[in-house]
Amino acid sequence: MNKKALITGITGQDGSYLTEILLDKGYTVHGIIRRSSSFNTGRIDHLYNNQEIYGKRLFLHYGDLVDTSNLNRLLEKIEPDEIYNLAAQSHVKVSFEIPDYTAQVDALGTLRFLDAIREVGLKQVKFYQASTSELYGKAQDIPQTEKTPFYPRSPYGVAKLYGYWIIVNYREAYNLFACNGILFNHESPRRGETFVSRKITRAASRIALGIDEKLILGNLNAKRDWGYAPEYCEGMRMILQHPIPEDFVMATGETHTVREFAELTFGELGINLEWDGKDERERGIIKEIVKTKYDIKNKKLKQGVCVIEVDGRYYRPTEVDLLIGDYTKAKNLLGWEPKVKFDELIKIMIESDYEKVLKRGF
Ligand code: NAP
Ligand code: F7E
Repeated sequence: MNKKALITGITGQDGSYLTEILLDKGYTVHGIIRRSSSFNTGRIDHLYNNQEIYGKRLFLHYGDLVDTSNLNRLLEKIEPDEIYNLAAQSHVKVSFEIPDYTAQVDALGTLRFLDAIREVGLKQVKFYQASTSELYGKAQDIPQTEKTPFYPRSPYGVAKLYGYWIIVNYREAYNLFACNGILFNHESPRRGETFVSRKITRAASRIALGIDEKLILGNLNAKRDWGYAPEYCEGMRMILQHPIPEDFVMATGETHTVREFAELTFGELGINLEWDGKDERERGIIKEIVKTKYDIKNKKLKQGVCVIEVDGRYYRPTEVDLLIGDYTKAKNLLGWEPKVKFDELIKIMIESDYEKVLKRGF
C-alpha cells in the first residue's frame, strides 16, 4: 500500500519541494494550509491545478498549529504513516517583533501535534521535526555536529529549542518514532523574498534590469552554511526511512559571509564589486562590468556607482555570527550528501530571478 504523508507548512519553500518528492515516490500527500486573505498556495499551484494529482493523491486541509481541535480531527481522518512538521514562523528577525506568536507556533505547535498523536492513538506514525542550525546560535564548536551544545540567540531559536527537546522527550517517554532534522540554511528560487539569499538574487536582477537602484542589507559579516533546498527535503524523507528514530545534521560543510553571497551574485550578472567603508558605512561599488550571458539593461550602471548600502535597521539585537555544519552522521547512516555547493546555488537562484524579473517586468 502506498504511504500517506501529512505535511504542515506545505505552502512554504520546503513544503513545496517535499510534496513533489513524496508524490514522485508514490505517496498520497495531505497538506495543512492556513486561511489567508490573499492566495498563499503559489509554490504548490502547479500541483494543485494538476487534475491528475489534486483530489486524487494530493489533498489540502485548512488548519493552524495554534488550533488543537482541528489537528485531532485531521489526524483521525487521515491516519498518516509519516508527518512532516514544517510549519513555523520561520523568520529570525521577525521573531524579535512577535516572540509570543513565534513560541506559540514553533514551540507549542510542536507539542500540540505530538499530544494529538498520542490522543488519537497513532502508535506507528513517524514524525519529522524541522529543527534548525539556529539552535547552535553562539556556536560552541566549529563545525557543529549533533553533539554540539545549543545556545540560541533569538526568540525563534529558543522556540525551536523547545521543539527539539519535546521531540526527544516524547521519543524517550512514549516510544514515539520522532526525529529532528537539524538543517542548516537551505535556499532555492522558492525561498521567501525577505531571507537574505533571495533578497540579494532578486535585487541584483532588478538592479541589472533597471527597476531598482540599490540593495539595502544588514550585517554583511555573518557567516552561513548555505545549501540547496530540494536536497535537504530529500534528506527529511531519508531520516524517516532510517530504522531507528534519530536526529541528524544536514549541511554543506562550507561557510561564507553575506558579503561573499552578494559579491558572487552581482558577479554572476557581470557586475564586479569592490567594498568601501566599514559597518553601517560599508558600500558595494561597481569596479567593472564584464560580459556574461545576462544582458545588463540598466545603462546607468558603470564603474564607481554604489549598488549596495548597509542599514542598521536590518541588524538583529543578537546575531548568530558563524554557522558551519558537519554532516558526517547523515552521510554514514543515511547516505545523504549535498551536491549543490555555494557557487552553483547562486547560479540557480540568479538564473531564476533574472528570468522572473525580465518576464514580469517587476
Ligand atoms: P517558510 O517558507 O517560511 O514556510 C513556513 C510554512 O509554515 C508556510 O507554509 C507557512 O504558511 C506555514 N505556517 C506559518 N505559521 C503557521 C501556523 N501558525 N500554522 C500553520 N502553518 C503555518 O519556511 P521554510 O524555509 O520552508 O522552512 C520549513 C521549516 O524548516 C520551518 O519550520 C523552518 O523554521 C525550518 N527550517 C528552515 C531552514 C531553511 O534554511 N529554510 C533551516 C532549518 C529549519 P503560509 O504560506 O501561509 O505563510
Ligand atoms: O539571514 C544577515 C542576517 O534571514 C541570514 C531561516 O530559514 O535559516 C534562516 O535564518 C544572515 C543573518 O536567515 C540581511 O543578519 C544581512 O545573519 O537569510 P536570513 P537566518 O536568520 O540564517 C535558519 C537555518 C532557519 O532556521 C530560519 O528559519 O544574513 N543579513 N542583511 C540579513 N538577513 C535578512 N533577512 N535581510 C537582510 O537584509
